[in-house]
Amino acid sequence: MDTIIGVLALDYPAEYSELQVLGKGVSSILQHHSVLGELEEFVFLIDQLRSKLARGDFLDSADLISLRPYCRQEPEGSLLDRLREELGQFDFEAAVVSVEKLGEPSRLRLQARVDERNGGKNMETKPLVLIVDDAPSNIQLLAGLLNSSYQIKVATGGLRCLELAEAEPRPDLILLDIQMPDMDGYEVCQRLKQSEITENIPVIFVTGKDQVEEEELGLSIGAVDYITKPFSPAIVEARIATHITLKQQNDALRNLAMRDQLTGLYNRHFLIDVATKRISHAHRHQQPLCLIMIDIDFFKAVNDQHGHSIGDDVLRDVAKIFVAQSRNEDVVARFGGEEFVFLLDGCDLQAGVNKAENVRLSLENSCVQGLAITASFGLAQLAHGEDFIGVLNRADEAVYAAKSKGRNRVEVAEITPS
Ligand code: GH3
Ligand code: MG
Ligand code: MG
Repeated sequence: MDTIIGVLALDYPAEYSELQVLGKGVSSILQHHSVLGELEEFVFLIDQLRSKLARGDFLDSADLISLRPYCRQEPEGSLLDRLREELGQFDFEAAVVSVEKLGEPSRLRLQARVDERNGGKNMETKPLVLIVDDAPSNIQLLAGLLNSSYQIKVATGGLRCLELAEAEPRPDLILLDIQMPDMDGYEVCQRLKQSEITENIPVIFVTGKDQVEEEELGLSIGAVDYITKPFSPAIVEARIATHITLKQQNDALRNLAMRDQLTGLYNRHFLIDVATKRISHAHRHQQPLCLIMIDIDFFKAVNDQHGHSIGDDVLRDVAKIFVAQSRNEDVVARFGGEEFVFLLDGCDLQAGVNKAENVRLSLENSCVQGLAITASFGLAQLAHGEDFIGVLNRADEAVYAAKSKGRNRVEVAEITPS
């Protein structure tokens, strides 16, 4: 089996991540190969073709023969014709784009089928390790070593590593080569550590550079470990296991510290922290930012009439409605009691008004715990030179205005001259 995985790794260095998308490891693909459906076979062939193109292997239109049986319908039929022409003219750049397009509909259908089979959930719970190396033989070696205990993704260059590190599901650990043609590992590591999204992913350098100064540099820019080649497989496995355990413990602690236990939303402490950072970023880059403060109407009456426990359920359900109304980059926090905050990055006043109005309406139109629940909204756009407390106070004043004007409405805060 190891030899077969090795052959696969050599033949398709860029393919591990795609196999992950199919929700399977390489070995399970092989085990199931005899019963692969037509869809799976087609995606498999497309991936093979794409990786050959990416490697610059010589291909001509004859290489497409095996794809023909899968391309009898549109849009595959005409995409295949286009690809044949591009290969005929040796326009490999255009061919890569066409191959992507050719595979996309089937990939999506396949993903939907895998999701359906898994009951809509990703069943994979093993930690995810991203292996980054421009040499297929190194990837092969590490992937073969780790494949049974971890999900594996692979990048053959620094830029691809940054892309995969940001994409969901994010890696729990990155094994990073230093010498790579597009961007060296030191720079990749620095960029990972500078980004809010990837800063907490542990990075281990796995490299042939064995000088003490090189190791010092690697550790000084934020790597948790530095392994020189040739390495002992047992030691590599042990170090990886240690760092993954530490990462998981850190994640659990961070999660506990930044989440509100009742609703699972971010808590006030986290909001203050992240808002301070985002506000200085917004000032630096002259980007708009809005804050919406939300206070549930007559919530005391809910507790009084239905009990505290139903009150808690209402808060949980309201939080779910807010999350459903938010984008990934929005921060939705429980500020305290029955007060919530949306922090909207890159959002101008008009977009903020629309957002607040949509959230207000979706709450009004939901039947929360069988009750008609509404809230009052105060919106403030970050003013020139303003800090978090400033914008928060103005949003809070707008909430009071909304309350006094009859509740269940959005009020916009004036910008007070400084
Ligand atoms: P208004 O429309 O003016 O906002 O009226 P209100 O009743 O919502 O406001 P008030 O501030 O008088 O009451 C807020 C209530 O929220 C009082 C408090 O007991 C309740 N509350 C705060 N935190 C929790 C909680 O975690 N669970 C429950 N069930 N109730 C909470
Ligand atoms: Mg209140
Ligand atoms: Mg209230």
